[in-house]
Amino acid sequence: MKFNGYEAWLRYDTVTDEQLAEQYRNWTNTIVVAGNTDAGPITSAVKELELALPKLTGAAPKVAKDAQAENSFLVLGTIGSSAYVDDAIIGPIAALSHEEGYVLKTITSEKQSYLAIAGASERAVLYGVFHLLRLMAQGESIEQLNIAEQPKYELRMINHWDNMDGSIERGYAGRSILYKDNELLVDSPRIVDYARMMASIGINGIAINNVNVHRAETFLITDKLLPQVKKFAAIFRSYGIKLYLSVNYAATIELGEVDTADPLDERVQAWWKKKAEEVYAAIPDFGGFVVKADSENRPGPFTYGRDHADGANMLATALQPYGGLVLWRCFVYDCHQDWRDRSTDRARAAYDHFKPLDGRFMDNVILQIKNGPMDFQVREPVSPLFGAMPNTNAVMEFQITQEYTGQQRHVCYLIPQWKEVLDFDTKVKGDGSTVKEIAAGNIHPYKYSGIAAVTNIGDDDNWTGHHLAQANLYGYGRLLWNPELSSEEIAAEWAQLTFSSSTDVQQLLIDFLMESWSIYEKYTSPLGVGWMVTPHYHYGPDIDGYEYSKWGTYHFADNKGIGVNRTVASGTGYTSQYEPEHAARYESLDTCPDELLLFFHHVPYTHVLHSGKTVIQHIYDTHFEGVERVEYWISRWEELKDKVDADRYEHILGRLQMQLENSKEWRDIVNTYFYRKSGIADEKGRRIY
Ligand code: GCV
Repeated sequence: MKFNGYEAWLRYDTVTDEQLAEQYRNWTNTIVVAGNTDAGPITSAVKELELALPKLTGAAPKVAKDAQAENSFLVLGTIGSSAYVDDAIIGPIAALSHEEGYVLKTITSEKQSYLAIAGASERAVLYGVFHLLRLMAQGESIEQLNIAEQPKYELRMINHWDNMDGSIERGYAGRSILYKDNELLVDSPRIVDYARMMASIGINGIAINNVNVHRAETFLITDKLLPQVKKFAAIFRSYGIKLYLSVNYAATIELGEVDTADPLDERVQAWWKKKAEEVYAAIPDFGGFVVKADSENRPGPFTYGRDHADGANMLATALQPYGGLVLWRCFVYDCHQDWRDRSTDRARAAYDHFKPLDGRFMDNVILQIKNGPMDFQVREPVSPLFGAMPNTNAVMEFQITQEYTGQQRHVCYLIPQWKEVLDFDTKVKGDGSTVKEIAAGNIHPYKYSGIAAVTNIGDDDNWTGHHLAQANLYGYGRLLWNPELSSEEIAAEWAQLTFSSSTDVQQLLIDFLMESWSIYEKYTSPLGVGWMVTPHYHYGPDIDGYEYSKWGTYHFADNKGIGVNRTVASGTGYTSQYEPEHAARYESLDTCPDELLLFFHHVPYTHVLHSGKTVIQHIYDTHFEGVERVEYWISRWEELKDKVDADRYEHILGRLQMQLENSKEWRDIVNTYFYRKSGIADEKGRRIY
């Protein structure tokens, strides 16, 4: 058997405990499907059971319309589809008031016993089936189930940065699974497997193309390509997923149909209305448009002296009759900055541009805000824009693809980072105004809310390049379903589903994943200052790579100190974008957290951190430690040689060795740079060049 990682967490290894296997067979030998389903998600749910159960239990299930002759069986259905289903939801009805809520319940009577998977919608039933299969793959008893679940977030979105030529912007796992040579790969069996994977973790929206929409992708909304897009939409629909497209703000011009993209020009408005009509004629449940405008040289309303509300509302007006959404990205900043100008601060840009527009956006516009004010660095404060616009729908944007966090060559489990963001209490409406609750629409009266993220998959056999990077994709979906799950619980689930053979292997993976973000942070850029990466590629170290550039990404290191002064007192004033309690905490050197010190302050190398170390000694220590920890985990992994299949063992070992080599580069270049700048020796006398 080949363990190439293709099946990811949907491997469904044989249950070796015969008693448990018998129990599973008992409840699942007959599947009763209540109501009509055609090609909807319940049909996919049945297929999933037919695929998984023989692997888990050795027995193929029988699918029936009725269960009169059976003693025990599994029933799937939506509310009202059968008495079995309705009886099962009598107690936990609350979960089913949510469109995606489901109940798993075993009902035992003298006459007949059954396990019901009851959902408020077909999609919910599919989620319930994946839940049941997860329990079985984890070896849990299903004898007395009484589970009611519903997702925390309404929009649980994946963004692809795939281009039609097959390349992927910031992709580290091969080429696109969606496109090749400017064609859509609609017949690729991989698309169905991808939809299965995404549905299994509760994803309900996928934007299939890069937010940088180039010429070829501009045609996705035209007759030329819509019939193909429609085929993708049909596959996704059968797994409960809506399809979204990124659009070129200046499509009118790019397609040569109107000579302007001015949002207030009636010809532009009419063009987009017609476009929306065509898109919805092809795909009636089309999700909407994702838009990157006036950002990194992409066109936008600024060209016409209009603002982002004008631009977004023009598109929203076109989509509104069909219930379509506009996900308008807030990653708007000056990417032609003069590095000599210390007063312009990229971190301020999103808030400065968007906050004054609160209340002007239509209610089918959702602002999509990156988790930090810069760009998915290993450490950033939470974006102050999130929650600052009570009258404008918002979703948080995370990055699963590891652009700045090791590019899937280094292990960096990002769930702890995202949890820190979600748990951040913005204070926008007093205590308890956490990002977690804002994104759930519980703090401001949002009509739409949720979370989006840039995916990390490609056409590598194992989808994510590094086997362990699958944990980020899996964890992203699980976290969006239930942000109360701990990072460790998510890692444990993933490890068990993906490496079911040995508990030693699972425990090591959990421990390693849990430490990996901190290890990566240790040997890369220190104390929240960010960047220091090779320009454009964003992989290995280049301390001054972005220092004299136009991108607004500086560390300002000289012979005395380092860091960006973002205080109100003497810097860019960025701290004032936070609620007073945070603004004060970040403003003062006494209270600014160590891990963000250089994000907010320029300090001498001899500045003493709360940890008791000087900044320079912290830099040296963490960089040595980071590499040592990689060495440690390699030696631990080597202990597992006989416990992991050879395919994955070797593959992971190879990546770890690459990580080690690269972490040494980081260590030596960073340490040497700061030793040469500061002239201060390492207290421990270690080798610095
Ligand atoms: C899709 C960063 C990345 C770009 C990306 C951009 C964005 O700048 O490096 O590749 O473009 O973010 O989020 O739009």
